[in-house]
Amino acid sequence: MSQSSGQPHPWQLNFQDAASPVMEGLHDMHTLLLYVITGIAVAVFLLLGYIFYRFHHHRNPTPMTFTSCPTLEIIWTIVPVIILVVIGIPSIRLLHKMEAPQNVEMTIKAVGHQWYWSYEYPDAKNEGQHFEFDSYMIEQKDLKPGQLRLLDVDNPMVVPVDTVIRVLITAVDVLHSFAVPSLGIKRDAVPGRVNETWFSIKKPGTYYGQCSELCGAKHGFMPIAVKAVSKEEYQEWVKAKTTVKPETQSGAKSEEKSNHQEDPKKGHVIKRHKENA
Ligand SMILES: [Cu+2]
Repeated sequence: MSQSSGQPHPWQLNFQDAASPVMEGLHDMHTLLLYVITGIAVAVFLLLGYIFYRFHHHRNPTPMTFTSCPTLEIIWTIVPVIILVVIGIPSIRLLHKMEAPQNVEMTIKAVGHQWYWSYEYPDAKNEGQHFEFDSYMIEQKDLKPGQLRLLDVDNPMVVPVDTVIRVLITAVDVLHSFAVPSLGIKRDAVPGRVNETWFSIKKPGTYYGQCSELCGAKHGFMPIAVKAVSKEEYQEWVKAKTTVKPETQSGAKSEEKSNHQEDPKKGHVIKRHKENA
């Protein structure tokens, strides 16, 4: 596909391009199943056609009267079992891959709210600081050229490429669902409970998703944008995020923290007020 991969396209057929190992696995699973069901459908139609022809009352005026055929019964039991095993083994392997991330390198917490997401970075490693921010959809009237209606947000979840990222998912009010099709992710965000998933992105870019559990009036207006950047850019971004909180300033780093570029906390408060007004 010519356009960028992490978003839906007009007249799109099939899935969005896979951007994570899990989604690659899902594509393979889908392809395998497509071969299997096509094979079954073709076999059944051929068999039906043969039966219609061969046992038409002109060609077969006296029907056979037997009521059982052990050989045939064994075949029609064994063949489906083989098909189920062929489907089941890769399916369970994929499920395991989805549930059990290997070598997690960092963790991000995604929290669903009515009606926006907030992201917490509990282990911004080199700064040793925790930070969080809200992520709101950009209203249609505020869209800049190139931004996607109902998908782009003010503060995307920024992640480094080639990194195994665990996402902890929860909600503060009602059920939401954290879903990003190109990453093969869909996990319910349940108040009082933490769900887990993971992804790792090879290609820098923005990967879009939407809340996928009906959560109230603005359910359709709390998209998810995951922006994958190079590891260096990610470190820069973390630095910018973590150098703005005055209460976390320590003596050793105060000189680099004195240049406050922006105050995410402030934006946070204003946003919340706007939301409540
Ligand atoms: Cu929601």
